[in-house]
Amino acid sequence: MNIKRFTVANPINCHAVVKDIKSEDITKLTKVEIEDKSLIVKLEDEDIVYGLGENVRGINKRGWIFESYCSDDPNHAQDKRSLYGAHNFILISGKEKLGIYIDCPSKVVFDIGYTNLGELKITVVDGEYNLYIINGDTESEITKSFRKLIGQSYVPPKWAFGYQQSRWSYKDEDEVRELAKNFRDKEIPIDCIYLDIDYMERFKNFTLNKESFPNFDKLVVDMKKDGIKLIPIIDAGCKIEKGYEIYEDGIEKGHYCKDEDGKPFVAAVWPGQVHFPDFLDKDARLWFGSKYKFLVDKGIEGFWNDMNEPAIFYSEQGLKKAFDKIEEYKGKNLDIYSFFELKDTILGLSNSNNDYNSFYHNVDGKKVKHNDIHNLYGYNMTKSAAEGLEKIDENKRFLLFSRASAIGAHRYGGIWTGDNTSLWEHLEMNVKMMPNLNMCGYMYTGADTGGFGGNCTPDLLTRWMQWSIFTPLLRNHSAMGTRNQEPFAYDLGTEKSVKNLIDLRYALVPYIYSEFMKATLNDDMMFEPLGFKYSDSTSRTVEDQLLMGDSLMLAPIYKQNSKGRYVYLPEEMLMVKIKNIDEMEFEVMPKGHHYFEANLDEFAIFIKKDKMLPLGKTAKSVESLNNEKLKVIAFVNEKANYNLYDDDGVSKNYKTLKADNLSIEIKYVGNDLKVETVVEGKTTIKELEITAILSNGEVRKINHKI
Ligand code: MIG
Repeated sequence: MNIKRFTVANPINCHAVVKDIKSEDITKLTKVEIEDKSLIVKLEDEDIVYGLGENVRGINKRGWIFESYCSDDPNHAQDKRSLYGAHNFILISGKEKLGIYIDCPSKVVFDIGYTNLGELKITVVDGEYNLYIINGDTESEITKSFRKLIGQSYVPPKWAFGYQQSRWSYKDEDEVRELAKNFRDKEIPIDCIYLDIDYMERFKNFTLNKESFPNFDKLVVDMKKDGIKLIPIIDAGCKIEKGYEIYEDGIEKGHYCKDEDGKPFVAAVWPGQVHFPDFLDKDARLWFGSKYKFLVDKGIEGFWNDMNEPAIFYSEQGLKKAFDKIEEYKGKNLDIYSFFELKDTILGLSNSNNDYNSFYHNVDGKKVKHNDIHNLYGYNMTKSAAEGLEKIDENKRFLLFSRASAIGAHRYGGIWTGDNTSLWEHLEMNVKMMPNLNMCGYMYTGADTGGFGGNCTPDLLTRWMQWSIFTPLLRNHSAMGTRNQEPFAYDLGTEKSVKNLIDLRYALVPYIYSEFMKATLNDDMMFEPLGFKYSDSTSRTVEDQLLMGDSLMLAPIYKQNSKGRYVYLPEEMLMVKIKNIDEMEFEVMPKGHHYFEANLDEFAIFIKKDKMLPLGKTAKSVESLNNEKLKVIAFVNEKANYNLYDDDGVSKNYKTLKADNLSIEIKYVGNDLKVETVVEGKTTIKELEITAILSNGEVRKINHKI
C-alpha cells in the first residue's frame, strides 16, 4: 500500500476520504518529524512543493506561509495566507517524492520555507487530525493515489462547458432578456446567465423578487428555449423575518447554528440579520437541500452557493461591543493608540474570530464549536445542495459550484475562485492555480474572467479570454459598481476578438469535454505543470506554461501591452497561432527557448509530438453543437493518436456505462499517412478533416470518413 494513515488525537470524521485505511502507529512515521503540534520535513534545494489548491502565489508554494482557513477575502494579494478554500494536500517533488494530506476540519498552517528556508513545517492548530502519507515514483502517481483516496470529482452537465455571463446583478427580467438578445443578435454563443442576489426578495434564499422578476417562470422557460440556462445564487445565511417560510421552518425544526446559550446564533449578511443553517447536522443539511426544489420546479438546472465560509459582516455581539467602545470614547480626547483601537474594533467587525468562536454545530449529536470545524461549513453547504438535487432526480447532472470549499466537497460540486480583481496579476494567478486545484480534486473550476472587482480594460478581457476558453468553468463575472465587462461592453474590435474566442471555445468543447471527463474518471489532472511530464530542470521550474489534457501545452500571454512572449519547449512541438477558427498558422518548433509574436487579437497554443487537436464548429449553445464533421490538427512524427471521449452529457450514466470513444490514429505506411478510426459505443462524427503537419513542416490534408 502506498498510502499510510496516522491518527493524531481524536479528530472528527471530515468525510474527506472515501477509503478506509487502517491507522498505523505514529512511531512508524518516516521522513516526517513530529514536534508538538507540528510536522516537519527538511527540504532539499531542488525540492518543489506543489499543492494547497486555491491559494495566492505560484505553482511551487515554497517561500511563503499559508493557512487553510476558509476566508471571505476579496484582496487576493501575494501577502495573503488564505482564500476561500482549505485544500490541505501538498506534494514534495525532488529526488524523493512524497504526498502529505492533513485531514482536519479546522485551521492548518503550512510554513513552506517562510521561517526557515529549508524546512516545511505544518502546524495543526487544534492538534487533532488524520495524516496521510502517500508514496510514489512520480508526481502523477502520487496525485492519482491521492485522488483515489478522496474519491471521484464532481461532473457537471456538458452545457456547463459553454460560455457563461454573470454580473452582480442583472437586476430585472428586462435586463436579462436584453442581455440574452444582445448575445443572440451579435451571434455570440452563450449557455448560462447568472442571477446574483437581487433576484431574491430582499436577499431571502428561495424567494423571488416579484417586482423585478414578475414572470420568473416564463423567463426561465423562454431563456431555455433559446438555449440559455439561468443560474441563481444561494447564500448561506437565512434572513430572520417573521412569516418567511425558511426562517420559521428552520426555527421550528431547530436547524440553525446555536450560540453559547443554545439560542439560534444571529449574524448579519446581505439580508440583514440572519441565522446560519447547521450544514454539519445531517437533518439540517437535508432540510436546506430540499429547498432547492422551489427553483428546480421552475426549470432551474444549476446553482452557485456563496458566502459559505461563512462570511459574516457583523454579529449582534460584535456590533454591541463596537457601540460600547464608541460610547466609552465619545467626547474623550483620544490618544493615537485609543484611536487605532477604536478603528480596529470597527474594521474587525467582519469575519471575526470571536464570532467564529461563539456559535455551535450539532455533529453526530455532539455540540461542536464552529471554529473547530470551520473549514467544513462550505463543504457541507455544497453537499446539502447536491443531496437535495439528487433527491429530485438522482440521475440528472445539475450545475453546482461553491465559493468556500474543503477537500471532500469536490465530489459534490465545483468551485469558482472567488472575488478576484481586474488585474493582470490575477490572470497570472488564475493560470498558476489550476494545477494545484486539480491535484486537490477540483476539476470543474475557473476564475471570474475579466476580474470581479475593479475595472476591466478591453485588452485584459481579451488576454484573459485567450486563457479562460481552456478552463472548464468559463464565466465572465463582475462586481456592482465596476465597469461593465460583457464581450460587447467595449469597442467593436474587442467585441470581435472576444466573439472569436467564444466561438473557438465552442469549437474546443469536444476536446475540453473529452479531456475533462477522462481526467476526472481516471483521477488524473487536466492542467499539469510541465515538470509532471518532462524531467529536465527547466521544465521543472516553468510556472507560466501548462500542459492541458493529452495534446496541448498552453503558454498564455498575461502581461499588458505584450506583443508576444517567451516560451520554453521541452520537446519539439507544433505551434498553432490562432486568430480565429478559420485563421491558424502552423510552425514546427524545436525543443528549447523561443519567443513568439502575438498581437492582441491572436495567441498561440502548442501541440505535442504525435498528438492531435480535434476542433468542432461553433454553435449558439452547447446543445446546438453539430459535430458531424470534425477538423483535426495533428502533429505527426511517427504515429499520432487521440482518443475522443463522449457521453450523453446530461445523465450520471458515465459512472456505470461505457463511454462513447472515437480513437484516431495517423501513421506512416511507406511515405503515405494512413488514418484509422475505431468507434466504441456510438458517435455523431461522420467525417474527419485532418490537417497533418509533419516534422519537416510539410502539411498534408486528409479526409477520413467514419
Ligand atoms: O459580499 O452576491 O463572491 O461573486 O457577486 C459579496 C454578490 C457577495 C460575493 C461573491 C460574488 C457575488 C457577490 N457576493
